[in-house]
Amino acid sequence: MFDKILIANRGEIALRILRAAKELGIATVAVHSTADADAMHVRLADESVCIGPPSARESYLNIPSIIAACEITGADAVHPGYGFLSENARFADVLAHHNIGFIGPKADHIRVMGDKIEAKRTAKRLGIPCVPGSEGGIEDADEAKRVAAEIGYPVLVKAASGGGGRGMKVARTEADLEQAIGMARSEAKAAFGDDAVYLEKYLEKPRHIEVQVLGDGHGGAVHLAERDCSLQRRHQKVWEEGGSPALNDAMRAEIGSICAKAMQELGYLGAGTIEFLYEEGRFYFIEMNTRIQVEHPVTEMITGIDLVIEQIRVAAGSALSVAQGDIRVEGHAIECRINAEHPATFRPSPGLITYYHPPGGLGVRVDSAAFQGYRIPPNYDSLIGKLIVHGRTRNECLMRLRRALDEFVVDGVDTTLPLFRTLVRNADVQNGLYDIHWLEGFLAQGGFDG
Ligand code: MV4
Repeated sequence: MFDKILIANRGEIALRILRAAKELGIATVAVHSTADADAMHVRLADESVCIGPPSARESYLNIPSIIAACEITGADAVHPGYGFLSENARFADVLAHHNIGFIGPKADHIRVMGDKIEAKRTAKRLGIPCVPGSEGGIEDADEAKRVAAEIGYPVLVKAASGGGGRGMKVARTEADLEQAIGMARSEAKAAFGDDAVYLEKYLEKPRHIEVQVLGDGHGGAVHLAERDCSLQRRHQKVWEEGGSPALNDAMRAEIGSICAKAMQELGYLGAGTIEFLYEEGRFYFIEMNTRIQVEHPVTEMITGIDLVIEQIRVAAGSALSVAQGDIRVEGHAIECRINAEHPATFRPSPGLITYYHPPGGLGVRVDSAAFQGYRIPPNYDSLIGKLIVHGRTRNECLMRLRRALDEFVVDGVDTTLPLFRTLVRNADVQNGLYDIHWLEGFLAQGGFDG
């Protein structure tokens, strides 16, 4: 097992990783930018190292500074959290070169899943159901027209390096296709420096359902059911829950076992998420994330398994502490992302938290690095914390969530709490009747006015 872990992240996920390390009796090193000198993750770690100025590029993304912090403190492994360097294959390679453990997947698997064309090719080979589309990338408009004629319109042009919805264009007829390809290519070139694109059948009203997996790197792998992340705005998830209101136990077991088998064959190491679009009873692979995700507590609450502890165990070469037969879904969990943003305009609202009172009680969990007197810096994402609520049934979970949201006080900055108080009382949300476009439609119709 590792003796000392360096946490190459900040905010609530840095605390989450600290807690796992402490439970395992592993010493911790925090790194921080000058903007985060007073942050909670710095206070709670055994040691801390300042790695640069506020800009993430010069601090949390600064590989030489992070390697230096490992050498200075004698850390023997790095946990990257989510975002920042978590899906940077070169970072994993550099750590290996310095004989420092990376608490994450094998570099080659990060690389494959970072290229959406390669990821889809791999998924297909492993027996994961995919969206009908081009075999690999498309070279020119003629090839695209042939593929589109085969799968039928509407089609979606996607960037191989895509992320956050960038480099994605719908073509509803053949007349739209050439322009859609041109726009997707130039957007992708500008954003990622790579203009490779591929083609898929466009699914009009899917849900976004993702399967959590864990692998030991030697062909042992399990799935931990799914999360439904359909409630999102501009590719930012807002509300995540598990299990999906759209699935029953048999469907869950079927897609889960397809994913676990695929990860066994791949020899996947660590935590991962296989993302699907789900429409009319069918799953379609879109991407795989090779990191711990923001919404991982949903899975922890319904399975009782500590995903970060499992990540650390397998990265150190230990076995997973659970077999598939030990994993059962108990009850239901919902996570709300509490952001320092205006609840109607979503404009970021950094600044001083003048009063902070998180909710408590049975089935209520708050993952946050905020406290009264904390000043949220303007340099990073606006996540203040996550409220995760568990209940024996979805209904019990909703009752508890309503109560916990009413108890939660954050003063001094705008937050998304008022939006959640509206959503938890909405009939469509209560009935689980939503797709990936529902929230944007609700907001456009003035469903929430702040
Ligand atoms: C799609 C799709 C419809 N059909 N693919 C958006 C970002 C990228 N991760 C995949 N995305 C989508 N791919 C096909 N073939 C619709 C989306 C999509 C979406 C997916 C998940 C969550 C939110 C979304 C919002 C808009 C579009």
